[in-house]
Amino acid sequence: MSMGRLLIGNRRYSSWSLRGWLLVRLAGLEVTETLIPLSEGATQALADATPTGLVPYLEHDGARIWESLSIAEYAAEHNPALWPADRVARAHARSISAEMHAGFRALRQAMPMNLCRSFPGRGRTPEVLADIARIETIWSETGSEGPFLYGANFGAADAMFAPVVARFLTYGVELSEPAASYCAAVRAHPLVDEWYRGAAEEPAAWLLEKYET
Ligand SMILES: N[C@@H](CCC(=O)N[C@@H](CS)C(=O)NCC(=O)O)C(=O)O
Repeated sequence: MSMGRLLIGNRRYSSWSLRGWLLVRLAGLEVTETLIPLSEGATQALADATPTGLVPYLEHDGARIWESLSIAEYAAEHNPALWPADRVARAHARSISAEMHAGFRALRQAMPMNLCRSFPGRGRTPEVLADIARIETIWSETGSEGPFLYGANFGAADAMFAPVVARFLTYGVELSEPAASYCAAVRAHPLVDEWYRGAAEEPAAWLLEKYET
């Protein structure tokens, strides 16, 4: 039985929606999904439907949750295993998730998410390369033996970085072997794969020129 709703944008483009959707699914929250295709014409619909005019937005069992990091914390209340059990690892996971939420603007602007295209070589400004280097450092400091950031299970930090992985794949970013293996594991995760398949099925009418050319 649905206990609320999750508003998302296009699977193909909406990186924040991917994070929220993964977290809700990993927590097993029963909600109805509503997709509002992103376009200039969607601004009013988004403003009417959400507190910030942005997706993802979750309503669940009387709670209203916006901002992806808040959705991560709410999801972890229902599935505490989304954060590492170890206190020190958990502090690290929360820190890198917050760093992702607040930062990496150069990467996000120069390499917008498009799950259905391949743009190898594009977007490598010095600022983007610095973001990539920082992300590789973060990933190497988790102490995990893989395949995910904090061990065998795909957790909240993996959800926060899944759209980064998607960008690295779309833009053919050259990575160290451990980072490349991590990206392959994230891409192969059943929920990530389900989202990619949904993206591939979206109608041509939802394509946005600015992300396709
Ligand atoms: N800080 C927000 C960012 C959410 C965000 O920027 N969402 C984008 C889609 S990825 C959006 O709703 N954009 C509205 C639009 O394109 O009209 C979060 O963490 O959820």
